[in-house]
Amino acid sequence: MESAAQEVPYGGERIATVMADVRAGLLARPKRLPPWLFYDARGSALFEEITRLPEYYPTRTERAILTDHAAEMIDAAGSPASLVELGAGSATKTRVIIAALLERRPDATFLPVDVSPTALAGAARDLRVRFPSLEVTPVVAKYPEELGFLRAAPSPRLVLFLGSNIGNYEPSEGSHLLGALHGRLRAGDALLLATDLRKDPSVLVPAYDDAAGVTAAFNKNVLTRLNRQLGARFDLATFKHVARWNARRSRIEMHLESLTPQVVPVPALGVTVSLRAGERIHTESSYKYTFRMVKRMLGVAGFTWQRAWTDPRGWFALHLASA
Ligand code: AVI
Repeated sequence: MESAAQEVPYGGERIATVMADVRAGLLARPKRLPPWLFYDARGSALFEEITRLPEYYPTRTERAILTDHAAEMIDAAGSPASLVELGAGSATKTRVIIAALLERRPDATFLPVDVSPTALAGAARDLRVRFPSLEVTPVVAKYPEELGFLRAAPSPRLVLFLGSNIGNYEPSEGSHLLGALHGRLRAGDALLLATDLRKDPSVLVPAYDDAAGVTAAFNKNVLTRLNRQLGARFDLATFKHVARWNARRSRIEMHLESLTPQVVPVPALGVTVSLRAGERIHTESSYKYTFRMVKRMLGVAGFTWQRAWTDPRGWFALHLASA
């Protein structure tokens, strides 16, 4: 089973960061909260539950593509000397790629990168037992700010950015991240980027608004976090989970909609937040890409799209791009 830590794009934040981002978001028009706030302990457990929901296809689809094509991916990437995984967490889904690489390069190095030292320590322990010949070098770092460690990764390198985590970045932030990454790579290096693909809203919306209400609990949990960390007094019963497809921006949006006019104190910030009935707080965007969008995004960052692997329904893709 995959851990939530492997899936999430953010984490390891300090209270000052929480306060600054919540203040900016709740005072903005329209109101918003950054998606990294979802991933406290309960939010991470709820996300793990989401990945097993019948409606939430991305995780199991990605896993199937990796299982079916890992060897081809490694060959197409030129059997790299090192594998770098951004947001590796427990690196569970990476095992299949590591196994394929070791068949070709028994001396390969794996650098799992994450903001969580605990998740990395667990991943390193597990991988050293499973793959005794693998050199594992865990890296605690934030990206794009702290990519300097790449200098020490043996070339050629293959960087993995899995889980369709890129989809939770605004396009400008995503381009910035990929551009910063490209700036640290050399000719011969490559990137394997996972993206969820644009599809019918009848598939997309239930994936973010499941019948069992797990995604609704995941979304509302952000208010529980603000109550706990900032002494806020959000009453969860007065908010509704909303998942909507924004076709113009090619993204699923999650919002929390106030069911009533209300004023919510947030003592740690010294503010009260007023909400009208029907007013929404935008908590997450999950971009759904066409191949054209992916090629453009990679091209702007300096990468050259090489090829992609997808599932039979064409719902999810892993793209290989050269640096
Ligand atoms: C982590 N990320 C890729 C998930 C997604 O699908 O955008 C987060 C998520 N939000 C609601 N369900 C899953």
